[in-house]
Amino acid sequence: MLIKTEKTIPASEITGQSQFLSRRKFIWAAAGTAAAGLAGGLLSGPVHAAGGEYADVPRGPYSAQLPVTDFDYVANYTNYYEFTTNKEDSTRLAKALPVSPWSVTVEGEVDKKGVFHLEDLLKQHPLQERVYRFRCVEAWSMVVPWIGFPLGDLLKSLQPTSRARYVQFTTLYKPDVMPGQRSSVLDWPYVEGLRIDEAMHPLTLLVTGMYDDPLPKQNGAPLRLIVPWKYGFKSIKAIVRIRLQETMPKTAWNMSAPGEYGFYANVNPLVPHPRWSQRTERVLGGSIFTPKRKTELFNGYSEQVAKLYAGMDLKKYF
Ligand SMILES: Nc1nc2c(c(=O)[nH]1)N[C@H]1C(S)=C(S)[C@@H](COP(=O)(O)O)O[C@H]1N2
Ligand SMILES: [Mo]
Repeated sequence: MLIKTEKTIPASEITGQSQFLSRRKFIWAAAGTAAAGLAGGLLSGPVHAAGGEYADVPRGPYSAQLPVTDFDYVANYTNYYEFTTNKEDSTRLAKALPVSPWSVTVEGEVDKKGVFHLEDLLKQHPLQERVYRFRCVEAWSMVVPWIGFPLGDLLKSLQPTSRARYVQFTTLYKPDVMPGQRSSVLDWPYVEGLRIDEAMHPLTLLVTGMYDDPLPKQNGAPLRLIVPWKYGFKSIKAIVRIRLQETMPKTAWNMSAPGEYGFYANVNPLVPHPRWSQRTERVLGGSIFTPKRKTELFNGYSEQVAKLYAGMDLKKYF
């Protein structure tokens, strides 16, 4: 099978030729050569150093056998509306966010409600690396080596009651450091949700790092969700609250545009967004000559998750 369990694959094997070339471009950019001017704002981020704090974290299952997107793109092309709607500005703006200490409030239909320090949660749940495809609803995609642990492991330890049918997640609300929260671009705080079986699925991760290092702030530090078969907006950043409940929770994008963003948001090339097709995706880090990639049902994770939706009309429950 296509599962590698140990982190022994050198970067040269999983990183394609074009990624290596673009990496070299980034190094020039950081050195302040003419390449920086040519390459534009996207290239002004820091060069990622190998051998980070999480370098020894073992690789877990389900790794995508695709070239990993260059760190510099993943870290400097981000959606984080609490800071800005400009993908290239959140790197700078998110620097002001305090991420330590951090705690997560657990409430609702669980036996073990309470406020948990992130450090304590991390002591109980060993980290692993998962190289996942990631598909934004805006029709671009990337492949990212996340570091985290299965959300299901945490939920089991919290002992959900028999009434726990959904999970809601809430992002930090801190308008003094999150300028986007002083505007009405979304209803704050950002909220997201999953059905309990989706939340318990072994692909669903709570993530604290990427590329062998703790998460950059603009990518959702210190704790975010990653649900690789759903559109990126489900993968909520800077989580401060997890609530188990009987009813389907509200979600930020669904409240903002219910006809465009459903609760399920499963990646599906056959269900177009009302304003654009979802059949193909632009691969982040490519050039204008890089062909678009065909978008796959459930973002390529059908084998693992299609059974969760057996008998459901995926056009109706989009
Ligand atoms: N709190 C919060 N979470 C969020 C967002 C956001 O604006 N705020 N954007 C979402 C969207 S649209 C996407 S595509 C992903 C982007 O993750 P990345 O910036 O790490 O690539 O984060 C999601 N999580
Ligand atoms: Mo997105």
